[in-house]
This record gives sequence, structure tokens and C-alpha cells, in this order.
Amino acid sequence: KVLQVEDTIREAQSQNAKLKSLQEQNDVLPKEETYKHRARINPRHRALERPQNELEPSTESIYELSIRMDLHKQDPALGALGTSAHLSGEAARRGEEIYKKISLNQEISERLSYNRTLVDSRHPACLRQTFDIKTLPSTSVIVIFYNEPYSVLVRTVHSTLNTCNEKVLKEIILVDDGSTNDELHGKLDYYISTRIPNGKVKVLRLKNRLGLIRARLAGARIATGDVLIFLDAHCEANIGWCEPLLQRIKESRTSVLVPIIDVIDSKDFQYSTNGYKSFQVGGFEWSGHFDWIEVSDREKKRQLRECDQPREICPAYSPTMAGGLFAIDRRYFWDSGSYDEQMDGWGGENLEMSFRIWQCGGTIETIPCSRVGHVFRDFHPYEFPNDRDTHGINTARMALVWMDNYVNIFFLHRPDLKNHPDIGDLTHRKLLRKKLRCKSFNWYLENIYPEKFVPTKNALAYGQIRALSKELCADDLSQNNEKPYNLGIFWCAKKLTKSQFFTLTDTQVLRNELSCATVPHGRGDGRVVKMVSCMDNDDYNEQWSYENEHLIHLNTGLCLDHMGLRSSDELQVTRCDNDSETQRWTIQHEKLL
Ligand code: UD2
Ligand code: MN
Repeated sequence: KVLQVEDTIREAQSQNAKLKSLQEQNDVLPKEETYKHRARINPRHRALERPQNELEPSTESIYELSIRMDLHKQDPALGALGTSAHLSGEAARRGEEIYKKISLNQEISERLSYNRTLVDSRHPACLRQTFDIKTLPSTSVIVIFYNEPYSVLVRTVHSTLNTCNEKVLKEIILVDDGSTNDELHGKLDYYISTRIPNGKVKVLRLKNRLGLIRARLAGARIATGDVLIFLDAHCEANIGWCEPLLQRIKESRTSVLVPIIDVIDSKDFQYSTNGYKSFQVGGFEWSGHFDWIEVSDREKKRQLRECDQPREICPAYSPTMAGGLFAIDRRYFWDSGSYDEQMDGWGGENLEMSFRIWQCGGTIETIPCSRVGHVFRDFHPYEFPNDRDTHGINTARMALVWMDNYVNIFFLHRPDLKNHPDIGDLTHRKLLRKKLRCKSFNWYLENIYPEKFVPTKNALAYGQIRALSKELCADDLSQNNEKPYNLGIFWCAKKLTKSQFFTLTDTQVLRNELSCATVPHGRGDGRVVKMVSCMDNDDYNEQWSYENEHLIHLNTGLCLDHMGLRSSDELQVTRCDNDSETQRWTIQHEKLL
């Protein structure tokens, strides 16, 4: 059966291609072709109102056929309730092949129902919440896309329609950011007009690719709902996710809200949650990247103070947001500065909005009773405009406007971006900051994210840790800091970079942004130095002292030693020896020493 379907699909595709080339050659269709395809159109769909001449009837029939084939290919049992899906044989091979190209198993996506069910992953207390639908603000859901696989995008639309109360869901606006993939044009329009007939789904087509930031702005400009909800084009919204967002905005117009983002596996489409007991909120790294952090004890206390629901379902203040999935009052979106329109491509807009909202009087909150799945991919399936690092350039724009003198820490981590010619003019955004009378970045750090480690603050020394020769430097060898790793050594970079950035704090902890240097228990004098996740309280992190160019681990009394790289490119501690050249280190910026 599957093979038959595939044959028909292949036939439809080849017809499509033939038709296209015919259209290109003559700009009209030969009579018998028109006739043949017209015969296959379902009269019910032809009767639907549609602007005249929008689509050639014969092209429609190809779409109709192709859409039916799509539906035929789907297996309602596959991936039901968000379970993982597996293929075998030829299909499995095709899945792996496409995965290598776009970091998403499109073959599986095409076989999952557009309306697949998910397990309700909310905290039980969420089920007791009630909403007065009549008084909730309405919403426009905005989904931008650039060459997303068609089935993934359509599932995003269906899951939204299935889960967001139709009384509050005013419209779904799909913004096509200049996709070049044919399926996303005529076929998508045809699908929407024939399968989603209530007119709630609109497509805004941008002639050229404008990048994620300007595409979202274009969608927001035509939106009419009271609240804007942005979603990526590869999401599956879970039951009851809409109302809690709208309810909170009704109570607090300047709150920008994010759902809990559940993970849809890009290989097998398994929808997984981390349970409902805990979830993470947004943080950032000094290199300008978003990261996930635990809800702090400080924040838990605030929740208990300020919210009369069970704490687990209370809004949780989030220092930043991931950026793709959030709800914001439409007028507040514009009043608070929307986005920096000069940001190109992808990246950086999320931290910009996060810092701006907090510094200018709003809040960013995770709403635990709202859960939406998102396909996290290992790499971007698309190229960046002019092959530029738009994430870096956009982040530099953000940092120069919002981070005050902390911008220097950002540039210490990203020397490549300092004075980058593409950063462009910032007058507008600086004016905005003035106009909105926003608070300082120091205020943000002290009040919104006091747990954030500031590498130059309360530091005895920071920067590169250089061996005597000054050619070799301590280096995290780009380990991801999620697991413990051995501290390494590498050629010193000409400019300070993230992997060689260490701090000796005034509490004598030797660390980088996330990990602290320790020496594992054991005997003997040659021992590796392990970097492990720092404890919040420095009383529990191991201490080091810096004396006469030696870095001494206090618990063991041993000295940091690169041993002339004799054994490996990992650093060790050995018995301190004043004559040893391999135990002598200088730290780039010594303060208070
Ligand atoms: C995350 C965000 C994403 C965005 C990004 C930083 C989540 C889950 N995702 O990356 O929304 O904030 O960080 O910029 O928080 N797209 C376009 N035009 C382009 C490039 C992308 O329309 O030129 C679309 C793309 O089809 C997708 C959306 O923008 O729907 C986000 O892109 P992504 O999914 O590649 O970003 P992601 O999730 O890695
Ligand atoms: Mn995404």
C-alpha cells in the first residue's frame, strides 16, 4: 500500500514539474491537460469562495491530489500521544537522509497526523483553573517561516486551532519570509482555503527574505488581536495553553509571557516534558547567548509572597526568554519598542527584548500552565544572509544599547565583534531607551538576575592564565560546561576569548562563567584539575590562592602545573616547587593584587 501511495506521489510530483515547465514555456496550459486535472477536483472544494483566477484550476487539482496523498500517507497511530515514531526499510533510510540535510526527520513528520494527540503535561493544579472566556483578550498567533517543511508548518497550524479556544483565537498569521520551497506557496494556500475554511488562517508573503526579526514585525503590523502570540513554525501546542497566557496579560499588561517549551525530538518526533514538578527559565552567557537556568530560591520565595496559587503553577520571573514562543499585549509590543528593525537574519533579538522589557518597566514570566512543544534542531537548515554571523552582529547591537559598561565583558568574550563594521547605527535604539526612561544594566543584574556571575566583579584577577612562556594558556577546550571536564591548556589566543577566560574571585575560587576548578579526591601528587558546575554559595566551592606566580589548591596544597605538556594537554596539580618553571603562571588582569 505504501509503495502504491509513493508511486502516486511521485506521479503527482512529476505532473507538477511538467505542468510548471509548460506554464513557463507557454504561460498557458494545453487543453487536454486542463481537462484531465479538472476532472479530479472535488466539487465541494471548488464551490468554496475564492478570488477569481487566484489559482489555475488545473494547478488546484494537482494540489488536491498531493494533499490527499499527504493525508493518505499519515498513520494516526504513529506518534500518537506524543510518543516517538520509527520507520523501517526504505522509509527509515529516506528519513535519515533528509535528517542529515535539514536536522529534522521530515519523512516521519509527513507520516504523523496533523492532529496528533499529546499527553497533557500540565501540573494537576492547572486543571482547576477557570477562565472567563468572554472577558479574555483576543489573540493573533503569528508564525514566521523560511523554508520549513510543509507538514511541520501545517501541524503547527492545526495544533494551534485544536488547542486555542476559538473564541479568543482571532487569527493565525503565517508570515512567509521569502521561502523558495514551492510547496509553501500554492499548495499551502490551497490547503488553507480548502481545509481550514473559517478564514482564520492568513498568509502574508514577503517578496524577499527579510530575516526573522523583520518578518515578525511584518506579521505584527497586520495583526488585529489584543495580544500577539509568536510561535516558531515547528511547534505543537498542548491542551489549554492559550487561556493562562491571556488571563495573565489581562491582569498585567506589561508582562511578557512564555509557555514552558517542551521538547519535540527532531529525529523521532517524541514530545517530551520534564514532568510538571520543575521547569527552567531563561538566563544568558556573557558571550551573548541564551541559556536555560533553574528557578532560583530567591524567585521561589517571591512567588510564595506574591501569588495565591500553588507555587508550582505561579508565574515565574525569567531573566530572559528563548525568543521564539511568547505572548505580549499588542499595544505594549509597540509601546515598548517592538524589535530593533536593523537586526538582520537570525539571533540576538531575544536577549534584546529581554533586557529591554526588564530595564524599561515590564516583566518576563514563564506561565507553567501553558505548554507548547518545539522541535529543537542541531543545526540551522538555512543559510544566513551574505553568510554573516547575524547572531553575533545583532547581539553586539543589543549589548551596545542595553548593557552600559558591562558591554566590555561581552566584548572580552567576543573580541571578533568589537568595532565590527556591520554593527551599524544605533541612534534610534538609544533614543528609545532614553524616551522610555529605562533603568541601567547594573540595576537589572542586581535586581532581576543577582545570581549571574560577573567575571570582573569581586575578582582578584581575571582573563587568560598564562604559563611562564606566555605562549600557553589554561583553556576549557570548548567543553560545554554541562558535564564536568578536565581543565586543558592551549596556545594563547591573541585576544581574550571565552574558552581562556578565567577569574580568581575574592573568595579565592578559580572559575569560568559556569564551572569551578576542583581537584578530585585521591592520593599522589599528579592529579588532573576538574571543572565542575559551581555551587551557588562559594563556601562550597574549592579555593585556590595565587602566590609568587603559583596557583595553589588550598585543600591539597598542590600547585597548578602544565608539566611541559609532557603527559597531555590537560592541567594537573603537583607538589609545589619554587624552581619548577611549569608551575609559574601570570593572570592577564590583576586587580587588587
Ligand atoms: C531560537 C528561538 C527563535 C529565535 C532564535 C533567536 C525558540 C524555541 N526559538 O532559535 O524563535 O528567537 O532563537 O533569533 O525560542 N525564520 C525566518 N527567517 C529567517 C530565519 C528563520 O522566518 O531568516 C523562521 C524559522 O522558519 C522559524 C523561526 O524563524 O520558524 C525561528 O528560527 P529557528 O527555529 O531556526 O530558530 P531556533 O528555534 O533555533
Ligand atoms: Mn525554532
